[in-house]
Amino acid sequence: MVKRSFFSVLLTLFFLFTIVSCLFVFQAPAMAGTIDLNYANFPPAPTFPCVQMERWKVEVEKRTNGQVSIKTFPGGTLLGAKEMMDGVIAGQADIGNICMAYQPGRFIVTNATSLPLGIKDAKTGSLALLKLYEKYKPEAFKDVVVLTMFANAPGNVMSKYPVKTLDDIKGMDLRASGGAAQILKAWGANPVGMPMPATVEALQKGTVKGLFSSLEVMKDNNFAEMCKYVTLTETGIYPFAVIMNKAKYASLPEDVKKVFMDLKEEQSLWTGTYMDEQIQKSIAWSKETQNVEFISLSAAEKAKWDGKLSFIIDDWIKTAKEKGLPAEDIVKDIKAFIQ
Ligand code: 3IO
Repeated sequence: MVKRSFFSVLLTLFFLFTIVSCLFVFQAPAMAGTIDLNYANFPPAPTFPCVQMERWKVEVEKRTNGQVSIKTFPGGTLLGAKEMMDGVIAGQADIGNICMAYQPGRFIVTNATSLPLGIKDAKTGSLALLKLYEKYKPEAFKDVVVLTMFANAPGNVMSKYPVKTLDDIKGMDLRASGGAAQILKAWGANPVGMPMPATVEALQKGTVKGLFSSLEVMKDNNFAEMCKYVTLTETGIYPFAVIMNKAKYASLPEDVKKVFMDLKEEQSLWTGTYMDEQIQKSIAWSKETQNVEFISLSAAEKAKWDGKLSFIIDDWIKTAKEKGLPAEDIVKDIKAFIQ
């Protein structure tokens, strides 16, 4: 009797030891390696920059087996559109999404993609932008690590009043930033610069009569409620970058860095493809449920509109050259990348 209970105690201890060891073995990697990262974004959650952010978060958490955990902050809750770049450099957020058009003078090389060069969709624009960045590694990004880049689809005029001719657009207050604003100005409109999130209120108050951007915002931002007319111009993209604090990136284990870098081009392609699909859905929804009129310019009118834009590229080359940049090569490369 005494002997038997001695053995059962030993056996119990042995089992307990085994179970506890197992717990440690299985938990140790996760416990030792949990890396928490904050990711700031400026527009509201349903918009494409935030949808791509959530996709990236899911992929990173999956591919690092939960070693990395990403906390996302849409809607400017951590950093707003214009404080994003410096906020990430300063470490207020580990990761952030910037729209380069909001600081045109700061991102000269990558903003060349917003010139009217004939980019046909977001997928083409996104990959060309990333290739351009990889080739030139512009100074503007020396204090951050680029995790991906992407672009929206070519711009169209969304307005409260129909725009069918250059006379119609003359002097019209339309919201646009960076390269897109240059295009609007060349057509004779009055571009009003502001980040996308401010546009909702500007349209409601009537400060602007419309905007110039990609058409997914008709649905995602519900602009179709206020802008009942779309003029199909199909030119000018807005380039975006997802950037990470340099010191924070350097502190990551090599296998995590590899996951991030392996995702760079894939994420660009994913986002461009997603955007192009959203555009089609938004157009159908605007026509079918919102009674939006889509205006195509006649061939003769289109030639007039295009003719107004030719000087923009020459002007950009001249200015960029003065800043010591290989401007002609940059334009030539973009044209090659979008073929
Ligand atoms: C954009 C920015 C934030 C949310 C949705 C968006 N769709 C297109 C853009 C491009 C842009 O930044 C702009 O200002 O038109």
